[in-house]
Amino acid sequence: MAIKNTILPFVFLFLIGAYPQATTDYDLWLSYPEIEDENLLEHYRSQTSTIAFTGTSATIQVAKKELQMALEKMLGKTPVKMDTDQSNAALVIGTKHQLTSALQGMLAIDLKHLGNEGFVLKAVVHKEKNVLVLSANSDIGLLYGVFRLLELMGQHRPLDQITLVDAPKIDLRMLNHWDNLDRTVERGYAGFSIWNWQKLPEYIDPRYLDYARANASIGINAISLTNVNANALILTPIYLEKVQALANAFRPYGVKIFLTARFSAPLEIGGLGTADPLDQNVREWWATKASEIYAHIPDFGGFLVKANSEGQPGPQNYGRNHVDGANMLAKALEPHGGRVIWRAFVYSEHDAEDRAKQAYSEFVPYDGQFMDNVLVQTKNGPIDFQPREPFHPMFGAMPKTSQAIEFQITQEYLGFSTHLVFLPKLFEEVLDADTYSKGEGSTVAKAMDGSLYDKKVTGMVGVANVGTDLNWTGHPFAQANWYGFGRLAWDPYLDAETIAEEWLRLTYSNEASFVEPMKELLIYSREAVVNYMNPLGLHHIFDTGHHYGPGPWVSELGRPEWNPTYYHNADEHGIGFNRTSTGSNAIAQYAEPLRSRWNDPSTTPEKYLLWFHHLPWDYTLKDGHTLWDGIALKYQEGVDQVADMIATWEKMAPYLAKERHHEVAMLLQIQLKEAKWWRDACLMYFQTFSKRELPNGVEKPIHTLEHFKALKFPFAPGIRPQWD
Ligand code: GCW
Repeated sequence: MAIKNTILPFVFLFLIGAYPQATTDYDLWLSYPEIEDENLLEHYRSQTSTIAFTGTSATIQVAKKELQMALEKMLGKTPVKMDTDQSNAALVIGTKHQLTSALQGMLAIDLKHLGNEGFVLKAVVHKEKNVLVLSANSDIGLLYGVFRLLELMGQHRPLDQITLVDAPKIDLRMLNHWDNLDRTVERGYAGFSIWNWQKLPEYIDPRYLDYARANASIGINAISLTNVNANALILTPIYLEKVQALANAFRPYGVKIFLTARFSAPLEIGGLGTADPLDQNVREWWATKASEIYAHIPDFGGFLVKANSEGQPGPQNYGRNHVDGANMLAKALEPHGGRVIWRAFVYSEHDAEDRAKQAYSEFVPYDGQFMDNVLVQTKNGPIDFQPREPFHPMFGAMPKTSQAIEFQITQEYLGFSTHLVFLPKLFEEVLDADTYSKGEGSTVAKAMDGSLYDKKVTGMVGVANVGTDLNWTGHPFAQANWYGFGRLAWDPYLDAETIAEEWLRLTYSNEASFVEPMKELLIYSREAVVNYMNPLGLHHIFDTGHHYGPGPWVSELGRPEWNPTYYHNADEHGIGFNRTSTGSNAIAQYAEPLRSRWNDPSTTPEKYLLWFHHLPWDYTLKDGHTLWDGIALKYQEGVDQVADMIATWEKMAPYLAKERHHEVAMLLQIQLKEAKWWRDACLMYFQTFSKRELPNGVEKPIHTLEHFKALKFPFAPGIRPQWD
């Protein structure tokens, strides 16, 4: 008996208490674990001992519910009560006009600069008492403020001295879903589409609300529901009533809905004989369609369009141009306040021009011709979401056009959802890049947020990485990319380290011995993937179609620019794409001094070397290595970095529930295997041209090149399983 009594609690502790409390990956960064530090607990309890929260709108109800739930979980308080009596409250929450005149006075200057979506969170002394005030000019500003307050608490930050005045720097902070109506997701690696069209409109999956909460918590205020490779059916009444139900569900969270508009919809669902944007019937059809949509969804965001790109129909099918197409739709939406987001991801098999140049060549001459409610959406780099690209030359080059920058959060070219890659590091690199379009300091971030040129509307877009997987994003760490995208869309000047720390603290643990090494890991994880996939400016050497793994040898595809050989140009003389003045002259699309700098390999940053230059195998790199040795050593470095990630992760076991730790450990092993695959396959293939030995320090491959070439992937996401 005595023995039992001593062992049982121990066993119980071991089972329940030995690991941190159970939060699940589904909770994202919003799990609000209980705070154990007594001092902090005391501080937060007194700061929230009495809460005055004014307002009754749907948005305010959502904010109240979140605050209540989070405080109960973090502070162990039940129930959290709120009223509207500001005279005696420790925490006062209300929009400007709901504050007492004394508090209003104290916050007046801050409130002036907040716009419609910003908030101020300030510790003040009122009637000799410390009061924490959260205010905004609108209910949505308050919701954002509540989330930020909870995030600060979740990161164990003190509140007693706080003055946080924050407003988004970008108007449209948007996710693009590439979800098909059959619920498959183009380039989706996290299961199927979360939109259950069959059960809508009656059934509102609770997941929709959690999705909207997550977006609101990081300031995302718009989503397009469907793939840019569009299906016109989404614009028919049977789908519109479903879209309306989603819009209603998302409205309290400040998330607006956009739809992808298939340019040929008038033919496919409208019974017209043409989709020519200058045809009167076509124009009327779209105007009527817009009115119909707005009757369902009064705050509908507008249309997102991929036209005359990769087989999608567009105005060029009728001898018209992008301006004709975009403005025709913009005209239809204008009376309702809607917008057209027109993608600039265009390249043509009929154009022998370097693919990296085509979008700029086609769009820049149209600067100033698009209507005010059109945004031109341009991918971060001139090719296609590669692990690393120089910034797209269209940024800073269209001063009279509203532009949105498009990042890919889903990891099409970054190891799908099996590789741990922290993308805010990539996003930051692009946003910080200097375009020099208005002299030094003309960063992409400034070109995007309207501070460089006055823009009617600004936008930052991420291709979503969420799906039906229990953890939303396939890889638990891919949640950090969703989180980080939202944070950067709100403030493109945030740095990746800050974002990494926030996310780690909110998602896993506040322990410094967890946060510090893991922050370092997140930051170098991006360089690791560049190293083991596409070092020194190599790009687009992925295997055909599915882009799973390396395929530098692929050369037989119909369109030249679909073949990796087009991009690396390896031959016995060397490797790389000559985009200088002696080659495709793509560098001419960049402003000086970049143009001259990148025209010369010795002044080109080595991370872009083979993007801009075709160089001999014995070209000498800055560290003295030959190009061949340098490439090989970079591939090896990438593999070593993944091994380091595994070693770090092993040490993190005490901070996480066992299953959560194990899940990532398994994925890291796949990442290591695939990093080696990349290294060996690419090096053996390039070796057939370089005819050189691998340098010391690079592991010898254990398979032959033929082995790698013969691999088949019927299971690769996004393709129909078949053997050939
Ligand atoms: O990266 C490519 C993808 C396509 C995608 C296209 C685009 C939606 O391979 O799957 O199609 O870009 O951005 O339009």
